Amino acid sequence: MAIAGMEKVAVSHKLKRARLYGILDMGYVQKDTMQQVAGQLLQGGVEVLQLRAKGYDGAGVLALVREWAPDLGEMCRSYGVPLIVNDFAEVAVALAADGVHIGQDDGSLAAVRAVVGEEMIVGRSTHSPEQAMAAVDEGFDYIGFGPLFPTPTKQGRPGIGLENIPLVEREVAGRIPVFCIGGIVPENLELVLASGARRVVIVSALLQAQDVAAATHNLISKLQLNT
Ligand code: 3NM
Repeated sequence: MAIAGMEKVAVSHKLKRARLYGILDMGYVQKDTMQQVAGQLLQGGVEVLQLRAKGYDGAGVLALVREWAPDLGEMCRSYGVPLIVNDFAEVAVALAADGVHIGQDDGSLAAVRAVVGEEMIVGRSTHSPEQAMAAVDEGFDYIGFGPLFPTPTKQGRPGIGLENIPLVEREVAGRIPVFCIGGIVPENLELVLASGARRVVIVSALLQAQDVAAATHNLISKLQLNT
């Protein structure tokens, strides 16, 4: 179990209620503003926060947090927001995070569980209904489903469009939370929600905003209108 993390039951409960999942993506954030930006996302109201630092290995991610965002875990806890580490199970353990998120090519749930144990939340990226259904059958705690639209945050992947959202919502969302992701911006949020999405991950539209907290707050308000 993540020693200082929230209990799995409590974290699962928070995930089930979450509508907006934010990512502290180091592709958009300067190291020296890392902790500040995390604070702005939390203040604005993200309900899950992932740390994503592509191009770093596990030791690099750990060093990044220790040097530039030593209060990250404590900040998330004080807001009651689960902290999820992208890619590196060992780092999630070292940071006493609440979860780890892995991609399609990052191996099995069992391999991650061997590192993080049974208590930690483990999420999987999925890019088709088949992958989404395989992830829920394998036992993942939540999935990302996308990219709905092509996005500079995940280059080289075509958008999968909106047409399979109702299927995945129907088949998967009753069992684990489904977070739609990829190219979602305030301007297309209504369309994404009208297509059946209930939860979203939004990265660049928040991190590139002039006022990250205000942009996050605006998005939360729009999501809450659509209940
Ligand atoms: N994963 P933005 S799409 C990190 O489909 C990530 O698995 C995706 O960023 C997936 O909101 C994506 O800037 C990028 O488009 C999301």
